[in-house]
Amino acid sequence: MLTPAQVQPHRPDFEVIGVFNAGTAWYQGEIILLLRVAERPVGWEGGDTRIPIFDTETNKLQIKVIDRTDGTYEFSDTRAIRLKSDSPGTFRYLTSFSYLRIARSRDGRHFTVDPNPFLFPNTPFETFGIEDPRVTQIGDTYYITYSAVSPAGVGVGLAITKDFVNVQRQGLILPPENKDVVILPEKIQGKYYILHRPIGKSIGLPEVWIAESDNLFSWGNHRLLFGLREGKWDDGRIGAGAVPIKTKEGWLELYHGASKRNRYCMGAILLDLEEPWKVLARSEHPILEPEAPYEVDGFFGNVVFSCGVIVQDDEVTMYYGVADTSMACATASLKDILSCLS
Ligand code: MAN
Repeated sequence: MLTPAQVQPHRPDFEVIGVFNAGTAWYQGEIILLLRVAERPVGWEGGDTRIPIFDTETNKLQIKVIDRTDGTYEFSDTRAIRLKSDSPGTFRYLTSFSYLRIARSRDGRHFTVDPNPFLFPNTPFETFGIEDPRVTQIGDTYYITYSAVSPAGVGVGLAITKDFVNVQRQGLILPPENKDVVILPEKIQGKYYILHRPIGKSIGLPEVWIAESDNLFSWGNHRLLFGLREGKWDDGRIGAGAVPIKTKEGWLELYHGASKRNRYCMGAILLDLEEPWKVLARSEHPILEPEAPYEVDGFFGNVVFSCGVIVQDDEVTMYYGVADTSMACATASLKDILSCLS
């Protein structure tokens, strides 16, 4: 649906290398995609790796240059750079810089991308970028959760908008490392709920938790909600995807699951309507997996990753990032998704 070639960089000496993992919303008869746009400085193809980092002192992007023949660094993951002396799985820098940009559509298929960024990194917790937004509408307010990335780790930022023009940051609602946060769209027995995904560094796995709040800003009563399934497609890492969909049977959550070999699929899980910390059913197999060439090959291949859906009657339109490169969409009947859960 949207590829990097269709999006202008935010400044002429940069190039767009990814437009993916968009959050979704309905606003005044239009479908909004809140895109994650990833850019890097042009000239990256030479011998140097040029890393954009937001500098909060000058309020400008600074470019850090790393010589790719410098033996102290490792470049095997296209997404991030690590120091060889660091412990496995930890990174020092990202290879691109992400921010949020809006695309608008009347038919849900043809999108016009706004010329300017909507939410651009500018706090100490966002110096490496802003990623993977999810949008929850409550009344006339849209709550946007996103990954805020900096040398301090990946935390969860919250921003609010009423018109998709003006946006106000509300600070970090969860500290590093945490990501994949979705806010349920209504209070349940007087409380707001989020699904979130902390990562334990000494003990613990990347699994999905639920927490509650009176005010959307302070979250407590954290509980482990659902975990990895050894030997299955979601045995590596899992995280909430779209904002949960309210159905008669329960809250339907479309989540991503990656295998230990980093193949990202989408699955579904059903939570109790009144007690959302209770899992009622889960898809045995993925509801979407990377198969099409644009899902298999790209900046980081074998990835389908959804941060938002649009539901009209029984039809779910899932918008999703492919291979950390472009945006695609797929439709399914709500009934069919619910019927494959057990
Ligand atoms: C990360 C996510 C996404 C990304 C996938 C695949 O865990 O946060 O940003 O799409 O990995 O690279």
